[in-house]
Amino acid sequence: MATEQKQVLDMFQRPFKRQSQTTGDRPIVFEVGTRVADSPTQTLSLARSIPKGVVFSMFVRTHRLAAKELCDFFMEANNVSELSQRAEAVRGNLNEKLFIFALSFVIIRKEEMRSVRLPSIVEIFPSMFVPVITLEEMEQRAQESIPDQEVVVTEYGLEFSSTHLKPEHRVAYWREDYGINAHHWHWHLVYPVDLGVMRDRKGELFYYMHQQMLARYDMDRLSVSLNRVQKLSNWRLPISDGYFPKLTINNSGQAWGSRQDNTLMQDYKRNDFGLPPTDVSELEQWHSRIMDAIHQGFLVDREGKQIKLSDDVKLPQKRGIDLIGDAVEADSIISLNSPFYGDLHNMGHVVISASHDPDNAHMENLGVMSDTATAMRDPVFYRWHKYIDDIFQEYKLTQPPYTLEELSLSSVEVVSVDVDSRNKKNQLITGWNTQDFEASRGLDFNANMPVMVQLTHLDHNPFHYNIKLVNSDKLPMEVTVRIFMAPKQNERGVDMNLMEQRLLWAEMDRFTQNLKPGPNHILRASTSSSITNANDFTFRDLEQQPVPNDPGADGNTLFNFCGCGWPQHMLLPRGKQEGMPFQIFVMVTDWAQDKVVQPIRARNCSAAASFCGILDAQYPDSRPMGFPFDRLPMPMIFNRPLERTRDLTRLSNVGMQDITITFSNAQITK
Ligand code: CUO
Repeated sequence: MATEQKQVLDMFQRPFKRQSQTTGDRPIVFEVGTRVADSPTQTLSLARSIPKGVVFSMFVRTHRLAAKELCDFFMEANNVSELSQRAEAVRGNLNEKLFIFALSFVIIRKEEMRSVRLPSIVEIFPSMFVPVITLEEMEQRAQESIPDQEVVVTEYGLEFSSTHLKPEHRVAYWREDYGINAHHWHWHLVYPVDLGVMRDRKGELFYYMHQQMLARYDMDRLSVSLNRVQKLSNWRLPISDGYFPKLTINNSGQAWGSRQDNTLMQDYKRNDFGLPPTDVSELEQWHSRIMDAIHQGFLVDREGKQIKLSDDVKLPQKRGIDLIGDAVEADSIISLNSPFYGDLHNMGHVVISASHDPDNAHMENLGVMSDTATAMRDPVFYRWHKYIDDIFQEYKLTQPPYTLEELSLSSVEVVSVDVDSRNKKNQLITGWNTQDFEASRGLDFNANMPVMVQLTHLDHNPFHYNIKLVNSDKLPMEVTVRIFMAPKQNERGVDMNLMEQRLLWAEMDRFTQNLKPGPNHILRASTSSSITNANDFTFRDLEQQPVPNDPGADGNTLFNFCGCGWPQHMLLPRGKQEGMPFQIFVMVTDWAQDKVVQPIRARNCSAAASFCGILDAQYPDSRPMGFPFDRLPMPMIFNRPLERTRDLTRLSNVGMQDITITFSNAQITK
């Protein structure tokens, strides 16, 4: 491994223990172009205003400003070695999570840094994934281990932070999965708020990626006989489900705030984050202004000009959903009018995460909803995001249903769709598996051997799609193949019509395919999915990997950027032990219409393009995200819901297949 890579990797290790070894609090001189920043202690005043060891939250506006300041400081580095020097000079004085966020941000943003790969956030901050009691057990076992023992491994799971006494605990395996939480952290790193990142269709992807997470959560809820998640719409009623994270914020055992069952959202009046007081009614006002805009068909920009909302635009003009995504999330730089439409989604996270101590009277920390690496553990995350998604769905209702012309491709006929796994047709198996992480990379266990944690997670037997189709054209044809999956039955065990199923369709894969004239046969592996990332690199993986000569080589780019993809082990919902019916939906569309003209240097990043886009390029599909399920079905389908299967498969370019997912409750072997 190259020295530079090693230096940077080293800065990701044990973030809480690190002190500035070279400078302490001494000023350090940096020459940056013509500007001379004579002291990071002066220049990084916002970043330094966040104390070490406390919550750092990108949902908090003052913390975003601090992150911007530090990211800008790192972005001025011209190469990896200068970045190392800058980071080394300031890290001892900064909040550890802010430091890791900014360092990671710069590594994925700067072309000169692409020889550096990011290690998994699980190993950088194990205390955000493993409860303190398990960390203590790990330390104890490390102390008691025999001197020449090479490694100590401690298991964590299956119960996670729950007892199964409450219904919501049944999906703890999903909410507390290390992979989905790492995905969420990485996604928000790639698409951050208020850092001046102008990525293509950022607002629309905010809507789509979160909508898809909800669809997937609901599939697993139905798998364990829970109802689909209810949006958190009435803030005058208590939040029924509490959450007790049992995780620590720093290495001195400070706990995240926890929320009792039936806690009420209250006006935010804390003084520890430099935010102005925010009343719950202010959030309601922002919501109401955005709803007005949706129903009137336009947003009003900062000059008072009306900006029409429509998804039927010619790219790169922004779609309505993109503009609303920016306004709701909200990015104050990109939102058309953030003073008027506010900071709804971000402040919702903050108000909820402070609901147990809204005025800081008890000096309790914020809850896990305040951090993108931990928020998905809390049941209220999904209720909050369902509420946010409801805004986007309200907008989508205003858009005309797709026409037959937009949906069909008459020259292609999908003859059959199957999924095959280990010689079984249309029967998929899920179960448990484990992944080892070297927690001692992130935390000091006072041990001289690696201290590992073995995390239990859901997994499935690999499978592949087996699609037969006919191209009746005389010429070869480039097409997009879109694959979705949804549960077939609702909570009552009744087959759902398309209206009811619409928001449950989870994207499984999307890829381009060249069809020769006549019959074609596509075999596509589940591991190639366009929503999942390639791998989750541990420090050890990175140390053992050769560094490519080309710093921009695809391998690096893929992980740094596409590491934000969905974890492969969570591609399938759990299903039921007795087997649970799902449906696979395949739609083939014309690539000539779908394609986006990319800059020549566009990097290949097919590993997770559906959820993460492509680095240095535009989102690789011109259709609205979620097509064709983002809008209401055509009226003729809508009016005859019971015949939905026949109506949809009537389109020659669509194929559907009933499948069964059986949860084995046993170890998955790959
Ligand atoms: Cu990803 Cu609310 O945006 O958490």
